[in-house]
Amino acid sequence: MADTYRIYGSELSPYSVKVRSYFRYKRIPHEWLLRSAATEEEFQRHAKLPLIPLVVGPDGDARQDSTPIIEHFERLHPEPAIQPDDPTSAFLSALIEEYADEWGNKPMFHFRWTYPPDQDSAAERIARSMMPGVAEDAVMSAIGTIKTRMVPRLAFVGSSAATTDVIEGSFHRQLAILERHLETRPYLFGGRPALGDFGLYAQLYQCSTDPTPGAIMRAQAPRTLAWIARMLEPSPPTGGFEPWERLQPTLLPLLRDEIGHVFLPWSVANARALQAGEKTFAATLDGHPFSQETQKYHAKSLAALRAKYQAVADRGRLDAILTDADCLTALR
Ligand SMILES: N[C@@H](CCC(=O)N[C@@H](CS)C(=O)NCC(=O)O)C(=O)O
Repeated sequence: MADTYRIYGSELSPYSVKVRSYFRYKRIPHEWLLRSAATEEEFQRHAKLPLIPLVVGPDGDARQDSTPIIEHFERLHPEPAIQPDDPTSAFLSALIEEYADEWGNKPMFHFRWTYPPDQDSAAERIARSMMPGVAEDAVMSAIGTIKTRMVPRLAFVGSSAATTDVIEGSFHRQLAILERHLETRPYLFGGRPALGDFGLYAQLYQCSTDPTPGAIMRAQAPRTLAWIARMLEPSPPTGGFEPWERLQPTLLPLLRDEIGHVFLPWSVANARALQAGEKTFAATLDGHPFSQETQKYHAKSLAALRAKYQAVADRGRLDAILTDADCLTALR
């Protein structure tokens, strides 16, 4: 169809399902294409980086990186808005999206590639989706190849025996906070999904499909699972965004205990190490030691977040909230 976009992705890629949910919510005509042998030629022709999602427009323009993709389409398709009109809430939603993309990916990647049942499950699903209809021995061999490629990547996200408690503690804390917050509302900011929902649901959806974190979620996080089900294909909005004052009692803990005490100290330490030319960095996150290889991309996205903070014209109320959440120093 003349106005149809093509999204190259995978059901096992959080950033791909994040963009797909956005297109579904906005009712933007699109085709969902698994990156596979059958689509590789077209993918290679359009992709600047070997990353999914890749969105190709009817006129052949190609976009990568989920946050700029969503920002671009938000300008073209402003309704229903995924950002509250109130600039303070809109920034907090962008902050949650950044946390989800950069830190929420750690529990997801850690559980998936650390524990053998999770490794087996994910590698098999990836192999079967990329190679539909091939002989069983070729699938088995691909499963081995995928595990050999993905497991060493745990080091890039900072997952190791020494950091397991911090990463898994963060996952449990997120779930406990979301269970309380989603008790009285369908989405993070009230009656309709915001940018923060798209980012955070996408990582936790992946966790829900993996054996180890999925079992934890089924035992402890029914409301989070129901929210994930809503976010997979969000319905047209029936309610509005809630004012911060109503969200604050149960959303401030996410901003403070996860973003202020864990994510931002980690992101600031990474950016400092990059600037100093250090290959690894160490930080104290919520009182626990954490170290990993320095990453360029995270520093770039912290700079983009700080620019969003600077772009809020009247920051009086926002600064008071960010102070309560122990986030302000990291954003200035
Ligand atoms: N910041 C990017 C991250 C995209 C990304 O990391 N994609 C992963 C899959 S979730 C990927 O394509 N990895 C390449 C590979 O596994 O070969 C975004 O938001 O789109």
